[in-house]
Amino acid sequence: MTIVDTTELRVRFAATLSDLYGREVPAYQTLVEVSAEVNQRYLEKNGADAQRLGSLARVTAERHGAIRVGSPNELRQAAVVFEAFGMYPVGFYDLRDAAPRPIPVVSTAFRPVDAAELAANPFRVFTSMLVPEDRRFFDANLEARLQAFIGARTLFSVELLELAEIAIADGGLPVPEADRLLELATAAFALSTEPIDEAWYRELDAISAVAADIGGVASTHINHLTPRVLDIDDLYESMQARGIEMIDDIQGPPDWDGPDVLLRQTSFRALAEPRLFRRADGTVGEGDLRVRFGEVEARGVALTSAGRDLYDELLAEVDRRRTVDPVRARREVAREVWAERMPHTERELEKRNLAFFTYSVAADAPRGGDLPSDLTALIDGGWVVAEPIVYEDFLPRSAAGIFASNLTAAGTVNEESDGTPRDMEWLEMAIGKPILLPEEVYEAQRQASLTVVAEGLGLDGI
Ligand code: OOG
Ligand code: NI
Repeated sequence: MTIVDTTELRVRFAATLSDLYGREVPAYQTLVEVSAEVNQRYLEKNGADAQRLGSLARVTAERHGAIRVGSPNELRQAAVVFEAFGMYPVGFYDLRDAAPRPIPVVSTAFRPVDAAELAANPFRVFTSMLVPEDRRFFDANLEARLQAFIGARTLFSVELLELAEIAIADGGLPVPEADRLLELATAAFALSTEPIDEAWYRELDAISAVAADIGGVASTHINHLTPRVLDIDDLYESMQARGIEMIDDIQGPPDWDGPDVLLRQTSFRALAEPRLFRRADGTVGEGDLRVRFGEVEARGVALTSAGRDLYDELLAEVDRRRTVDPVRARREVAREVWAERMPHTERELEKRNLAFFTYSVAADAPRGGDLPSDLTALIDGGWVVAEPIVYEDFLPRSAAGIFASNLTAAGTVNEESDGTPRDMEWLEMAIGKPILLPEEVYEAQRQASLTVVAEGLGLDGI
């Protein structure tokens, strides 16, 4: 019996969702085409170095998606579906007090964790859960109606959840069941053609477009699918040249002379898509909604917590300089601040323990002589080489920016009320599984590589 294993299921899941999204949102196809051109161009320009942060095969197939659910129960079910594809919750993001605009959700990302699994296919899904209990957005009456609406719908069928459970237990599925799992899981994230209750949708939309997108319709959907590029500045210009209007900015680190760190993202605005509405008089008619958009990203090296602190300080410094001098473009100010304060080389990031690397014994390591046990000396002496660990996660501020740049209405927030406490422990209870911390995942990878190096060099430890 041929078994489709977890890795292969994920490879196919990323591909079937990409086909679905391409059919539903044609501009996404353009984005994928332009991304492939940009990556090819980058490779031609930069040769072997181009694939330092991931092979072209990995980067070309690489996507992240985003979905939004309405309750802990829905989140728990989503976790079962994703686990069937070898994707586990990593990281906690509270977007409710995010600048520039608060969003009534808390989020995590489902993704593979092992280096080999990431290399095979790093598909990840940013998953947000509505917090209807949060009084800054919803009063008690609306909370109750939201919970009733969400409680009455089914996002994931019993058949899908049962197949997913078997895939988890067995590490894969035989061919016919694997096909069925993929079909049902993909369909669960398609845009529904069910008529939307217009009055209900508009009532939620006035408070938060994201609340309407989650609690105003009877199903969830992939709301963007993001390819990865090796040069996001090239991509931005190429898309504009094709007549697709991009948002004003590239979120995250600036375009600068030093190493690529963390994550840079940009997007084109949500497009109007035809949807059916049930009007107050009971008739059904066509209208449109702008909720789904195209996003693209470039990934760099993961930062340690010290590196993240520095990154946050630089963000704050950029904000500060812009308050003093608001006419200057963010990009320009950011470039200036980074040039002053961010280490200009990967080597420097490594030495100062600001970024994560894996280590290996150099192929041309010198023989004989006394081996130092200090990592910096081992690298400087040519015994050990360091490779950057790619940042596989998200940035809360960019996420909030991505949400906000695609909302038209401002929404309403009652600042007088207190927010409902929701932290990572709470979300773990809701999901029923531990959430991994990104920094711990990277640190474990780093440590594992150091253990191998120490063994290879016959050292007691590094
Ligand atoms: C998720 C927005 C966050 C990202 O790339 O930061 C995100 C959403 O719009 O539901 O996908
Ligand atoms: Ni995204």
